[in-house]
Amino acid sequence: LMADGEKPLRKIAASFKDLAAAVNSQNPEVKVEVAPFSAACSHVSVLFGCLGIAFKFAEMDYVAKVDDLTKAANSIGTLKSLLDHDIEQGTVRKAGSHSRNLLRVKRGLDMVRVLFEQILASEESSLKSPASVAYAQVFAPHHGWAIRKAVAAGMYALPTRAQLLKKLNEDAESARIQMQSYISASALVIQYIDKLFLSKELGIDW
Ligand code: 1PW
Repeated sequence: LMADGEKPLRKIAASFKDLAAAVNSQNPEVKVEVAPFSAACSHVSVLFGCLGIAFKFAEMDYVAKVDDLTKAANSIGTLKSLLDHDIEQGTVRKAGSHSRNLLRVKRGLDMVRVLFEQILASEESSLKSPASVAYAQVFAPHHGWAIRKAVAAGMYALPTRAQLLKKLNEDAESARIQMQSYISASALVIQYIDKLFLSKELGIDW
């Protein structure tokens, strides 16, 4: 449970609104810097932590990759130069590379985006269907049988919609506003990252 008065959804929505503004900024060289990006992504970790024990591994994997990007920010300015570093060293697809971690973290952001869309589109008290749709759309094509089975099992241990809202310190109406804000802002950021990979012919389906 959050500390009294903490509103993680607001932090998530506000930090992605700032990133979306950076994406829309005029100077393409400044665009998205690694430090605010990883800080925004770390707010999203809180949400993974609310999804129950079954998603502990997903949370740990996501947090480790965000931590790697946070460390990268000490020496690398922008997401664009982060890719350039790995391209120069031939390490783009290497396990644990910043570029590879960025692609995985981007999928985490995308899954949360689809999850919020699904939650807003349904009235069901269970999160099983929204979470299953989000996972199937974003991660499942990239996961082997064992991980897909483990995630499917985890879907039965998700909190209910009401339990999630309580953990996030929101009511239905305030949560809707923050989720909608994240959906719009994150879509721009995700699209920017996809375009960044594709413009350098790195692919995004690995
Ligand atoms: C919101 C509803 C809940 C759905 C949770 C979906 C969780 C999806 C992530 C599960 C990943 C846990 C196991 C780790 C898998 C890694 O092999 C894989 N990481 C990801 C994020 O796909 C690849 O990481 P790698 O090889 O680049 O270190």
